[in-house]
Amino acid sequence: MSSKAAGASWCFYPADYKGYTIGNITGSSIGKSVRLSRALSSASLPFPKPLSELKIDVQEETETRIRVKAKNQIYICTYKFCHFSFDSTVAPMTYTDQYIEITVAVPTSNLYGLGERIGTLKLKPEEGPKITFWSRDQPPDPDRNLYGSHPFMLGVESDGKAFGIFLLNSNAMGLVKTNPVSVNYKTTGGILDFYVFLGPSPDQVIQQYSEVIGKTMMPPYWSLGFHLCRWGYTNTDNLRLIVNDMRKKQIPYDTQWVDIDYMDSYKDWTLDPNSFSDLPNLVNDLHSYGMHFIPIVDPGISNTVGYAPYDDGVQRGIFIKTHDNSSFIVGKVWPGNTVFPDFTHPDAENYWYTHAKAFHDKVNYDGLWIDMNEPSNFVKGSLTGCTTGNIDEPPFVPPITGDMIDKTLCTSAQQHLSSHYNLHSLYGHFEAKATYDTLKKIRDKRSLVISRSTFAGSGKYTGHWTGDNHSTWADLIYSISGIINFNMFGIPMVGADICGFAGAVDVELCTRWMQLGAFYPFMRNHRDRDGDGQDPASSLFTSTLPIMKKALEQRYRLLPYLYTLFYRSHTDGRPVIRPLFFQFPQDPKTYDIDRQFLWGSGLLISPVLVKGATTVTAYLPAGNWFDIETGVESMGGTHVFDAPLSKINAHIRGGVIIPTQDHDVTTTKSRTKDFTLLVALSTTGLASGELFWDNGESYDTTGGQNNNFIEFTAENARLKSKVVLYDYAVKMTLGSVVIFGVHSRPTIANFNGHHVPFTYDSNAKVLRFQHLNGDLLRTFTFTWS
Ligand code: MIG
Repeated sequence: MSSKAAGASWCFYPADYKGYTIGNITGSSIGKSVRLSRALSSASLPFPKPLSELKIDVQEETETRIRVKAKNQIYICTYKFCHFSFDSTVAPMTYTDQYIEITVAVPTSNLYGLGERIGTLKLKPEEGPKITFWSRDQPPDPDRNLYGSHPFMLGVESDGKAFGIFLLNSNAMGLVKTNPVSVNYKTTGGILDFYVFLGPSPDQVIQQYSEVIGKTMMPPYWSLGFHLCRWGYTNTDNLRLIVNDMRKKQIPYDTQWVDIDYMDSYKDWTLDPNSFSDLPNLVNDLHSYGMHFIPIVDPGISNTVGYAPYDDGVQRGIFIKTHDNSSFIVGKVWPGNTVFPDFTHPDAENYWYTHAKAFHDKVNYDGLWIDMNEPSNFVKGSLTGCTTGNIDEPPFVPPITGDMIDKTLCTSAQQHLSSHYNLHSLYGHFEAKATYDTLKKIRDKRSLVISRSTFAGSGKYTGHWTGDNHSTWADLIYSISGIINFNMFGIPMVGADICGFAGAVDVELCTRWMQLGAFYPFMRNHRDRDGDGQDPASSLFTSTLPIMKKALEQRYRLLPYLYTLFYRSHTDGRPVIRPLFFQFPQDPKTYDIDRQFLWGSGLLISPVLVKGATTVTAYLPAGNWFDIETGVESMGGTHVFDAPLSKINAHIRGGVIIPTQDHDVTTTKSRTKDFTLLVALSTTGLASGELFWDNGESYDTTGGQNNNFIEFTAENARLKSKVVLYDYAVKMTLGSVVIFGVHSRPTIANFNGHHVPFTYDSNAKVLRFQHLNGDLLRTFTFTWS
């Protein structure tokens, strides 16, 4: 152990601490086992049960994935390959029962990911000691462990090659990044199980990561529409007024949500008999309008005898138990004293299904919003406190907010799989899985689950919102890195509370936020119970309603493209939202950009994030870009674009074809409208794109049947389609084609060999074909000259 890395816990070690020495290395070119022995040291460590013999396996699981896993719960690593070196010789390693420390040298300071956290996209040079992992009911403020846990990081080296490192460990953990660059991990237990992904492109790193943690769920089409929510709807009549107002003003809007207000004394799976007894009728009305409905449900179950979800859970024995397994641990949440379903229990899913189904028979909901699942607890540990042993008071705690039992359950609590000490940060993950499976069984159609707490792999079951943000410009800015991070974490269905959860409504901010939110994958406006409502129909927004509507209509037009990106995420693991460096890893100017982002590889969004601003400074990477509204072309470089309150700048990258559809007030309606192709020609006149289409809610459509898949290519003044799959019988009408970057006015144009009228904008250089009434499900060709 030669050089000492800053950030490693030298203070913890005896002066002559020597870590482990490497013994026999055995194995083949794709897999090695290493045996290590603890070097004898005269002093003893301050942690119990250090392991004296370690065995680790290093396995090339695929050509682009290496796994380093401790056997006998032991780990150390020195491994070198192509462009990335991973070694632990810069600091000693410690391996004890409740304290494991390892430092990993990484070849770049361009590091991303590691969450859930809020802050800049790229980790700052000295990001420690506050990157901590321990799920917590914590409003998104910088330097705190937030609702979920994702120990995954992505790095980009100076040659543009990317790699990923994932430590599969659910214990409380703290991380320090040091300079020269190494990452020091300190965890309170579990095993060290590292995955290294070799990319080499950032996209490929995420794809490789998705092969380990699971591909993201395919969201129902309607869930890509606008969601409206608030805490504090007082009764169904009051809510109906808002719904009707939204309709009267023709505001695109697909899903209405309700918060805990609808429940009887905040008890799950109940309706307030006075103020919300009429909810089933309101839900039927939403459905008859082609809309959808999502209620909240919390994990805390009121421990009232006679309340079926409690009695049944007791009978099945599925609630989390106390440290000695003698009773169910009792905390306190909205309904008062509560017990907590142990979603790792084999009977928990049946339990959850039973009560979700009984409630669904009353209120025909289409998805579930699972909140408070860190799990959150209003008292520390339990009503009667926690034990004083090593589990509730561990010898090492990373610098998390509060302590490990703050705002949650005792870590000594017992779950079916293990102790809460080990499973805490997985609570939301297991609840999300149970909820996903439950909805599948109840509805037999894709539903939407949105969870506050998530873990690596939760994207298979759920989307996420970034929690209780504030109505401030800073939170507007941070929401961008928040949604980018969750796309790296394999949870692309993510958004922030639009207009802010806490704080007074600010008309300008809320208008800008609706514009930016129109580009969140999950678009929901939600606020707390204080103050005015902030739904777009509110009279507060009389002056900016047209702007909000314009943003929503633009989103609805772009949904075929967004849906196809979700299809790619679901099938190939590609992120939906990407930071600029994903598309341009060779351009170091993109490495720090977190105020702009891309949809897929084709659409660059450059929002206004500053009060009073009417321009935006935007960086366009190399190539040509077209303003999506005007078609005006800009070349790579830094630009100051006009951005009056009515405009959010979005540019299509030259080379990309984006399928769109006419907007309407719901996706149920917009899905039947004419399609328009936006064709953005590269400087050499090329472009390509694709469209995935199905009924928007069946489970079986992404596996190569019951869907339509169409590819589009442009080259040499010719645009053609190829119907790769036509297995879903539906009308798909091609209404218009808009071609950006046609540098001279054509004299003639043909559609499938016949003359076709066109218009040409000689300022913006846009060629337009309209009223085509073409069949998108038959191969077509356009030519112009
Ligand atoms: O203790 O259900 O983050 O979105 O409105 C607060 C009430 C509980 C926290 C969620 C928020 C929700 C609120 N919930």
